[in-house]
Amino acid sequence: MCAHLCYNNNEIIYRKSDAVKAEIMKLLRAQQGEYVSGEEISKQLKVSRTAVWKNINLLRNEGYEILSVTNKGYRLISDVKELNEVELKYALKDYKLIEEALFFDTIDSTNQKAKSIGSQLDFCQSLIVSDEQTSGKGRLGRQWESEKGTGIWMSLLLKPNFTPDLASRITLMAAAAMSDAIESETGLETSIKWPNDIVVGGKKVCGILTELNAELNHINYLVLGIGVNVNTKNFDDEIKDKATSLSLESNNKWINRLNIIKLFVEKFEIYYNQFVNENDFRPVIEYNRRKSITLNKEVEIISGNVKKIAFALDIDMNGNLIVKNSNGSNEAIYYGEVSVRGVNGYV
Ligand code: BTX
Repeated sequence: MCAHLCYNNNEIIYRKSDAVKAEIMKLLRAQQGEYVSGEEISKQLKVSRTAVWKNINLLRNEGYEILSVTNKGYRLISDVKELNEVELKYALKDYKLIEEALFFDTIDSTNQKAKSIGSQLDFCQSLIVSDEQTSGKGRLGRQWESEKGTGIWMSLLLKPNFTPDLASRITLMAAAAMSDAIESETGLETSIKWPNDIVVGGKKVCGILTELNAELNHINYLVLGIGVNVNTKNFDDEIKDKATSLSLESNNKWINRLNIIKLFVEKFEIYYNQFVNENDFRPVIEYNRRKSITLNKEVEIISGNVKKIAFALDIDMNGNLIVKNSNGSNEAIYYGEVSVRGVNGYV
C-alpha cells in the first residue's frame, strides 16, 4: 500500500456527495433528455429531496446544464463534461489495479506526469487523465495531437514485478483491451496494427506508448500511455489522411469517453492479472492475432535509417512479429525501435 492518498481508502476516494453527483448523472443520462422527478432520484439514491436539489446545484456549478421544472423534475441539457475528476474517480473505484486516479484540464503530457510520480518513493499505481495535452508524445520522439475535450489522453503508471524484457507485453495487452472497449461502446469494427495502433476504417484512432524505468532485472515503474481520438473532428494536414476518430467513423455521433475508459480498465485488469498471477498471456496474443491488420501481407520494417520489406506471418507467444525475409529466412521482430507499415501506406 502506498504512503500517500490512495484509492483503497474509501474516505479519500470520493466523498459521499461525489458519489451522489455521479449517480444523479447516471440517472439523467439514462433518460436521454427526458425529465426525471426529484422524488424518483431521491428514492433511487436513498437520499433526501433536499440532498438531490443541493447536488444538482453542485453539478451546475461544475458546468452541467440541468433544467428544473416544477412538477416535472430535472432534465439534462448539455453533458459536455462527462470526463471530469469526480466521475472518473467514481467510475474506477472498484478496480484494484488503480490505486489513485488523477484528472487534469490541461497538461504537457500524461506520460511525463506519470514518470514524475513514478520517480517518487512509494508511489501509487495511478491513472492520469487529461482533457488536453499541450505536448503529447508518440514513439521515437514523435508528437501526438491531443486537442482539448475531444479524446482520451491518459497514462497508467504501474509497478509490475516482472522483468524488463517482458514489458512490451503491456502494449499488446493495452491494444487488446482498448480495441475491445471501443467495439463494446461504439459497435465499430477495429483492427490492431502491430504492435501499438488501433485502426478503424483503415485509419488510426488510437496510439499506445509504453515507457519504462528499469534496472537490469527490475522495473522501477512502467508508464502505459494511450491516446484515443474519440470526438475529434479536425486533424493537422500532415496526418489527416491517416487519422480518424470514433465519432467521425460513427456518423458524427457523440461518444462518451468515460465509458470507454471504464471498459478499458475492466478488460486490461483481467489481462494483467492473468499474466502476472497465472503467467497466461495466450488470451492477449489470440486477440491480437485475430484483430491484426498487419498479418498475412507484405510490410515495410523501418529501423533507424534501414528499411526492408518482409512478409508478416504471425505474432508469437512473446508478442514478437514473425516475418519471412526476402531470402526466405524467418525472423522475430521485437517491439522496440522499429516501425512497421503497409508497403502502400499506413496500413
Ligand atoms: P506513434 O509514434 O506510433 O504515432 C505518432 C504519429 O501518429 C505521429 O508522428 C503522427 O504522424 C500521427 N499522429 C499524431 N497525433 C495523432 C492523433 N491524434 N491521431 C492519429 N495519429 C496521430 C503512438 O505513437 C503513441 C501515442 C501515444 C499518445 C498517448 S496520449 C497519452 C500519453 N501521453 C503522451 O504524451 N503520449 C501518450
